[in-house]
Amino acid sequence: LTIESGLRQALDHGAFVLEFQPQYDIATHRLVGLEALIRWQHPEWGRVPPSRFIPIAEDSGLIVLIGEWVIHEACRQNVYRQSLGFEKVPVAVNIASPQFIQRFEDVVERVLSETGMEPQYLELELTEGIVMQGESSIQKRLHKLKDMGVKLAIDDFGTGYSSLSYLKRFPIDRLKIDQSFVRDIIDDQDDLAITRAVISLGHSLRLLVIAEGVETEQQLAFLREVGCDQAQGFYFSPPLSIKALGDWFFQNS
Ligand code: G
Ligand code: G
Ligand code: MN
Ligand code: NA
Repeated sequence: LTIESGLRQALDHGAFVLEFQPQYDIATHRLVGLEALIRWQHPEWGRVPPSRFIPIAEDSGLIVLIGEWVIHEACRQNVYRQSLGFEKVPVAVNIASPQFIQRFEDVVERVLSETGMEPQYLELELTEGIVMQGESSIQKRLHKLKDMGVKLAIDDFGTGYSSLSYLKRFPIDRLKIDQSFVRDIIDDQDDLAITRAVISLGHSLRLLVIAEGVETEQQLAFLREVGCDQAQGFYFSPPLSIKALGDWFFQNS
């Protein structure tokens, strides 16, 4: 209950901020995207990690308002970056299952028009939990989002339900290989096998595949060897504040 009321106050008082983690093309080393990650700075508790408050936001329904703030802020910051002349890349936003309510498409449409963001620069990271529920209506709604021009990704791919048939019917652009498979890719034959299989499956379905949680040069070399398209992780950069992100690009270009 305390975290829940804290979340309400945080929404009212602007206590949330976003950080952005860069994503790279493995072959060309070009920036291909940014993942927006929410941060909460509480006046007394300090920094509260999303793993602590997102589940509570989901249970209380506050995730709908918080999620709306996240999409709006991510679009606003991306438009701002583009206006400063930084390369135009999509910003990816995490969408929790309870946030994917009936009027979600309207929220996305409204935010795009309010921020002036071109739809192809917004990507929605869906969980396998979202795509597995209520098959046909979800299919219709994902196609509606796709028709609006936004990109769709499956986050933490391989950790959720195992039916893969949705990949055929849903207009997905990108699979994100969960970091639990990437972590031991060097030593664990099973993790390497799963990673190879996801890449092969993704490519057969003409999807891009990105590996999450890449921390070392060696992991990156393995991923390059097995044909993974893109990577994200501490090896390249941790999630950065919008200011640090600007400084970082200034120093590395
Ligand atoms: O950035 P960090 O590793 O602390 O994030 C922890 C978890 O919180 C991740 O699973 C991430 O997907 C989730 N998370 C971060 N930001 C958001 C957000 O804006 N919305 C939702 N639904 N989840 C988020
Ligand atoms: O579930 P999701 O993929 O949205 O979560 C992303 C989370 O992973 C964020 O909390 C982010 O801080 C974290 N993260 C990003 N890069 C790395 C990494 O290289 N290693 C680890 N352990 N975590 C990472
Ligand atoms: Mn994510
Ligand atoms: Na993930």
